Amino acid sequence: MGGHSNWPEWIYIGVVVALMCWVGAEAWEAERLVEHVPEGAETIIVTGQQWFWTFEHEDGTKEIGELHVEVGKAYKLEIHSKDVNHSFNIHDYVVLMDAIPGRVNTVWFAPTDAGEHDIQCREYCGLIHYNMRGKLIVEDPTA
Ligand SMILES: [Cu+2]
Repeated sequence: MGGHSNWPEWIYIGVVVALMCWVGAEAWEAERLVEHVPEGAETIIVTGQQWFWTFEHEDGTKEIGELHVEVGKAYKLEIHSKDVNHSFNIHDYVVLMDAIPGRVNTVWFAPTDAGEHDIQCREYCGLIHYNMRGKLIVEDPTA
């Protein structure tokens, strides 16, 4: 097939390869952002037990069922369980992490606006699981 030009095929292959690289890079970057806890994030120890959540701040302040945080700060949550498997969920901030006895799972988030959000257990953990709720209270210290 003399004179047959195959440049359209090469353009097609080039476009497909470029798309694959782009999708791969995006996925890698998204994963890096999700996994990487920002420098200076405050650590909060989150403990699940039947059937409530407790929170301990870096300064030793403890809260039960309510978590107070501030706008514009990053928080690293260390998720523990005292009894059975639970799952810590702040739906509005796409925070979802299992609480497993004997293990510490970490997840981080940075609240952007003042307000209140629901905290809920997302792993069936016994009789009163449905009521294993909490409140995330995001405060703006400058307001
Ligand atoms: Cu539960």
